[in-house]
Amino acid sequence: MSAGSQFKRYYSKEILGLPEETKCIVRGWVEDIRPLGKLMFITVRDRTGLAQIVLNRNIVGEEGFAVGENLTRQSVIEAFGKVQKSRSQNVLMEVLVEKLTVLSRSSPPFPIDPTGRVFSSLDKRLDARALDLRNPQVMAIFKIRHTVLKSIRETFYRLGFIEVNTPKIIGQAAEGGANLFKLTYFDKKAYLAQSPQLYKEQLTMSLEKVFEIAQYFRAEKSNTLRHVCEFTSLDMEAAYMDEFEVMEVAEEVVCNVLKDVEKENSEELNILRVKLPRAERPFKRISYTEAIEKLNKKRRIEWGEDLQTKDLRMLGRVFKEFYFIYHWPLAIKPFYIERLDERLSRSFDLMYGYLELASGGKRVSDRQELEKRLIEQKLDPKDFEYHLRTFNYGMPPHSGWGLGVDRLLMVITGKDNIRETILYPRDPRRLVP
Ligand code: AMO
Repeated sequence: MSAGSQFKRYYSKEILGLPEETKCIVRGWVEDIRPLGKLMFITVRDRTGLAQIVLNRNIVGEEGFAVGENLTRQSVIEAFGKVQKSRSQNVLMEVLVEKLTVLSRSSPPFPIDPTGRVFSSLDKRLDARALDLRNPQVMAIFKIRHTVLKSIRETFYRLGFIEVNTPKIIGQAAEGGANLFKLTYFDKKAYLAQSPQLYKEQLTMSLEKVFEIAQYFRAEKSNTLRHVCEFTSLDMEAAYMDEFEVMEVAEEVVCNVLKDVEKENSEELNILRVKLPRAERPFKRISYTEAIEKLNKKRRIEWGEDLQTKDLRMLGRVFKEFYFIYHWPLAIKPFYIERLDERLSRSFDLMYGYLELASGGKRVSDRQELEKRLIEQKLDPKDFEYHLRTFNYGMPPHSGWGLGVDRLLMVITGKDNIRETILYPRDPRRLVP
C-alpha cells in the first residue's frame, strides 16, 4: 500500500469530518493502547489532536495484530485504513486499519508524561522539552506564539516598515557595558548583541522605518520568572516620529495581536483555559511623576528612583490592563534617549499590570548631545566611535521601542513563568537542551 494508491493523509482533526469508507492514512504518535479481544483500540495524536484507530485481528491477520501488540506508547506510526463510525464513547469517527507500520519505536520509560495526566515540574519538563511539546497544553502556547509573530509582521508590513536583520555578534556594546556575554572572535574580543539598538537607529538614515524580530542575549544573573539570558525582542525604529507616535504603533501591534489570537487560536485558549486580556485604545498613559505621586500614597519613594518590582505590583493593582508610563527621569534611562528638560527624558515603558513589556522613546539625533549623554552615564565615547560617526552623515530625528515577545506571550497565555513561553529557555542555570 502506498500513499499513491488513493489513500491520503488526513490530520486527526479532519478525520472526524470524513464520510465513512474514506481511505486515509493516519500518522502520529501513540498515546494509548487498549486491547479488547480480537480488537485493539489505539489513540494516535498528531499536532491537531487525537484519532482513534482500530486493529481487527480478522482484517490485519496475526502478523498485523502482533505489530499492535508490540507497540509502545509515544512510538510514531503510520496506519492505512478506512473511516467508520465509532461505537466508543466520545469518539465520532475512527479508522479501521488495514495496515499498521511503526515508523519509529519509542523506548519507555519516559522522564515525563507528555499527556499531562501525571504532574511533572517545569525543570523536568524542560529537560525533556521535545517530549513535553507533545502535551497539547504546551503545544498550544507555541501555536499561539506563531500567530503572534505572524500578526506582528503583518501589522508592520501594513504600516510600511521594512523587516531587517542586524548582526548578533558585535564588537561594541549597544546598551552599555554591563550584562554582555563575551566571546573570542578570532584574535579579537566580541560580544553577543544585547539589542539591535544602535543598528536600528542607524537604519533610519536610509530605510526610515524598520522592524526586527530576533533573539538577544543578556548575562543577567537574575533568577526571576520574567528574565532569561536569551529573549526574543520585537524592535522598531522610525525616522520623523516622536515618542507618542511610536507609542501608538505599539498599541496597534498589541491590539492586532489580540484580535488575531482570538480569531485563530480559540481552541488553544480553551486548552489553556485562559481568557485574552482586554485592550482598548488608547491605552492609559501616566507620567513617571504621576506614578510616583500615586505610589507615595502607599510608601515613601523619592522622585528619581527607579520603580522596584513591589512598586510595579502596586501600580499593577491600579492599572490592571495595558498602560504606558512615560517621561522617566533622564538619569535612569539609557544614553540614547532624548532629553525633555533638565530632569526628564522622552522615554516610555509599556506595561501590563506589574510586567514591563516594552521600553522606548525618542532618541538623541545630535552627535554632540549623544557624546555628552554617554559621558554623563560614565561611558566612553571612544567605544562608540563607529556609531557616533554615522551622525556626521545626517541623522533624522527618530524614535522606537523594543518589546519582549516572550513576556507578551506570558500575558496572552496566562503563564507566570517566562520559561513556559520559550521553546528552549536559557537562564543562569540552564544551557541545555
Ligand atoms: P530593554 O532593555 O528595556 O530596552 O528591553 C526591552 C524589552 O525586552 C524585554 N527584555 C527581556 N525579556 C526577558 N528577559 C530579559 N532578560 C529581558 N531583557 C529585556 C522586556 C523589555 O521591556 N534598546 C531598548 C529598547 C528601545 O529603546 O528600543 C532595550 O533593549 O520586555
